[in-house]
Amino acid sequence: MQAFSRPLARIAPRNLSRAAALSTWSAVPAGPPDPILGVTEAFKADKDPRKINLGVGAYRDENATNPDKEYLPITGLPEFTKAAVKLAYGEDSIPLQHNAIAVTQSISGTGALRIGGAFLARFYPNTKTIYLPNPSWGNHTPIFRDSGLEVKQYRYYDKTTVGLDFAGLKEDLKNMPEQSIVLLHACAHNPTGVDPTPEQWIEISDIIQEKKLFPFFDMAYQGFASGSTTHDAFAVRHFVKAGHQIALAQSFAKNMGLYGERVGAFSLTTADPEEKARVESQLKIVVRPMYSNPPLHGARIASTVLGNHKLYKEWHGEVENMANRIISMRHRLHDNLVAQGTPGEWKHITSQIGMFSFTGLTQPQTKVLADKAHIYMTSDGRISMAGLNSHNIDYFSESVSKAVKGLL
Ligand code: PLA
Repeated sequence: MQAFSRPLARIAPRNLSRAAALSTWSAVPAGPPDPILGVTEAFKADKDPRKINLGVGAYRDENATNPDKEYLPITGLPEFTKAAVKLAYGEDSIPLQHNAIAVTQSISGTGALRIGGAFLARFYPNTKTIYLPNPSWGNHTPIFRDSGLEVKQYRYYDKTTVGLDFAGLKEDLKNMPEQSIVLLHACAHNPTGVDPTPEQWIEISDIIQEKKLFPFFDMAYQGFASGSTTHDAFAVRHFVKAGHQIALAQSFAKNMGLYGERVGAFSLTTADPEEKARVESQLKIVVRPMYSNPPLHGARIASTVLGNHKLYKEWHGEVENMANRIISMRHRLHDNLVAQGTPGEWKHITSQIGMFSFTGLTQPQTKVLADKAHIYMTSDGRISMAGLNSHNIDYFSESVSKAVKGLL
């Protein structure tokens, strides 16, 4: 880590401009400021005490109230986006230290993916094909298709081992046309709960580099896989260290329990602050006609927690507790299924990580569980482990065992 904490001044300007020439985003033009919200930006930047903002239509009485509920900037609450980027990339990340990460707040993880898809469809200078792991979160395909990208798949999950099809994954990466976009689940892969090991991530990073593919990380569960936000950011941080330019979608739904507040961020690493400014100007032009500017309340909560040492520690402890509770439910479920003599191999319940378990239950079994036992899960056999607790785990295990034995 130490090696990457070099201050900006020590990086030779020559290297920065070389990076800019090689950058994926070197041809993105600076966009004009928004005719209305751009006025607020100019107002905020003005330091004169006599300043008055008559640009945006926001009612004010004789005395300004604080904190207000006025519109956020198009790219969101700056304290929040700063904290979000730090959480994902790590404090000592080179592009972060160089002020070279373009970022916008988003409508949670989904919105981040959608902004990313739209930005890539407009500005990615190469083939507009994005490869998703098979399987992936069900909403990935429509998000990217509706963004204007072509969606294809790469091998990921091996049914026979109930694990990662690493050989298939590598072969598919090697066979992709150069410069294709690859979607990677940063941690706690949904729906399988199967992640590459750190060593496998390093290999994946090498192949992606060789093939000049563009990695787009979806990090919807930072902290949920291992209980450590640092550990779960391994892949993202390794790729950045290895010199990749990346796109990143972050969600604070799960790790902060802010589901309905819709708190997220989309970021891109760029070559330097000048390129970052150009890219951000274009992110604004993507966002403004979609939803104008993001919701305020959840971002305020997240930035308060992330920006305060005591609250941060307390929150991180809670993330750890959530991850550990899920892990303990995995053990209880596994032990119950085995104790009840349930046919089949159930080790994957404990080896998978994150929010979900891909149980291996068949579609008819999931149907009979809903119809006869009132137990609901997606038809691919995915269960949210977090929905299990000490009150319902025994009923659930018995019902699954009966369903597998054909006794329900
Ligand atoms: N990316 C992945 C991999 C996800 O699993 C989810 C949510 C998101 C992004 C988006 O979450 P957000 O917009 O709420 O931040 N997946 C959930 C919920 C938890 C859903 O489908 O919307 C799921 O049950 O799969």
